[in-house]
Amino acid sequence: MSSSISSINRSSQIITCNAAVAWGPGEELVMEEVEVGPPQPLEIRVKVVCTSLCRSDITAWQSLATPSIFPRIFGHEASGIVESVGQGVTEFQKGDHVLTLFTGECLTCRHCLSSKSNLCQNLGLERKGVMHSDQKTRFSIKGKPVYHYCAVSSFSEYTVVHSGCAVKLRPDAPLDKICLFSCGVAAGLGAAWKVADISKQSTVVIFGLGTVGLSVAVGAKLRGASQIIGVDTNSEKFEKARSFGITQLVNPTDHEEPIHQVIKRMTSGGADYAFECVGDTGTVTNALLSCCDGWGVTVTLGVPKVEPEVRAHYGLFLSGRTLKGSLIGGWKPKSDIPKLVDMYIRKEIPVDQFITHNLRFADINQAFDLMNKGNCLRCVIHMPN
Ligand code: CXF
Ligand code: ZN
Repeated sequence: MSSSISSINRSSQIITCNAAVAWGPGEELVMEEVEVGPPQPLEIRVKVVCTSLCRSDITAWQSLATPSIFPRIFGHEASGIVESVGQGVTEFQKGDHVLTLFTGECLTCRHCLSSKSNLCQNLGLERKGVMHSDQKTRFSIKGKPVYHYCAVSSFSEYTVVHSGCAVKLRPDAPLDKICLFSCGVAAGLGAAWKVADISKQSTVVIFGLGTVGLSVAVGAKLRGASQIIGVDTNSEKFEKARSFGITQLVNPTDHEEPIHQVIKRMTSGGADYAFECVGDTGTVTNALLSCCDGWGVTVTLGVPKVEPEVRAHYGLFLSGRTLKGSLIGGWKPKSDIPKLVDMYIRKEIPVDQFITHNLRFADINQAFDLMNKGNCLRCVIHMPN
């Protein structure tokens, strides 16, 4: 792009807009007028169009961990339109449709250059509530800093992200649907296809039947798995789970014997693949115990709230099991997510069925209530035009 075009796209102005600000852990979000600074070098400012609520927003919002990072703007599954670009940005221009990425790609670090990793060393998970490049915030209220979440903060009409933490979309992709590819749905599909690489006719057990677990089910079904067992302590999720390809459902509280014994019986000795989508390390152990000797693979997707250490007898590994971790399904987000969007547009991946609720931005607190009640997969929040 010529420098004159890129300067047309540039802005050095602070803008003001509405953002849903969390002032303290677990406190209802308050709609506030915030200042959004101009994008700094290699950053873009995005007009958010739609953002969905993910469980990890709630986990971080409720967290009493210290140091506490508030006031803060949550949200990391989002679609939007580029409003302006910072110095040095050539990849995006004003008007481009984008998805935000909570873990980006600098395309130059050792991990970005390796086909084996999606954990960018420069634009990876940001946990301190600031931007990667200068450890500062782009949001403020009357000059006082308001912190980011995962360097995305999409619960705001406008946000600033690093250009490596956004991916350009084809203009015909429906922004109110494909925002789900920013996190939950991509995480589940990637765990099934890329991390576990599920093969035809295999047996699969999925612990946790939220969006992530059901996305694993969709991925397993598309790979031709013959048995897809869903495990959840909330049987109210079961009816819906069937429509995502789950073939059998188990509530551990209905059984006297340990859950892994139930699964071993159902799979004649253990599943080929087990997925932990709860975020509980006890469940990781159960998943490992539920897969078979020889080649059983357990993939963890959930993020534990407490007790991060996993317990497992070494004999489980001696007998051939593998435990694999993944973040956003192992996808290289900038390169791989557009391919998922193409598949969605070709109707090869169902996404719409994950959207159980739609709300106006002004009603964002209801989305938190819905997800906490457990009857919501994805609630898409629509920003005003
Ligand atoms: C999470 C992954 C773990 C840290 C917070 C963000 N991603 C998506 O929900
Ligand atoms: Zn998420």
